[in-house]
Amino acid sequence: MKVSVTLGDITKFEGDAIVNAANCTLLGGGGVDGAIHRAAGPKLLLHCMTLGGCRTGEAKITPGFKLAAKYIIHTPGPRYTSMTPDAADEKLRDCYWNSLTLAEQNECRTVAFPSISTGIYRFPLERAAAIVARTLSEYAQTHDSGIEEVTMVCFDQTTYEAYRAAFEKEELGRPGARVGISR
Ligand code: AR6
Repeated sequence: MKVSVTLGDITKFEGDAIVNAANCTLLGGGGVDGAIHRAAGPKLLLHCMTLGGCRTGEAKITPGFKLAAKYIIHTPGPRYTSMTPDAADEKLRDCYWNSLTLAEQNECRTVAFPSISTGIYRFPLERAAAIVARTLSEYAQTHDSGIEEVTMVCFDQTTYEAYRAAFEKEELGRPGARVGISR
């Protein structure tokens, strides 16, 4: 499994699945969730209305509708201030883990994530990036999945730098690691 960090708009991702930093209603919102609903078109909301919401840290999949990506995986991240920091860490890990599991079950080879919870939900950026680096590494070590590449699509330079630094610190690209960093 390769990981990469890019700057850009996740709605433009051309691959099998993008992940949406949703809320528990799955009925849209601001931030990346709003952008994804606008780009995918109104059929996405109609489909989401049939899903019965989603718990924090869990994930549900829909078609990508008007997006280039085949699927959208919706996962509500933790609101950092509404639980203990340890509980928030665990929920954030669950978001990535459960989204990757769902991607794998749907035979996705390329998956893009936004920086879940670090916007409106106020999860501290460096702390989130370290959790993501650890989770991707653990996932790759315990799964021989068909997922070939995971892309973190960052919307601003500060977010981009934080994920680059965290991935290097976790030595995701070291020789022999199950996770390589694409440059
Ligand atoms: N592409 C990639 N990243 C983006 C994009 C985009 N088009 N737009 C924003 N981001 P946020 P959260 C970045 O607030 O913190 C919604 O209302 C953004 O700069 O979208 O998980 C939901 O419905 C930030 O780095 O998600 C929930 O109620 C990151 O995406 C709530 O917000 C996440 O920011 C979820 O809050």
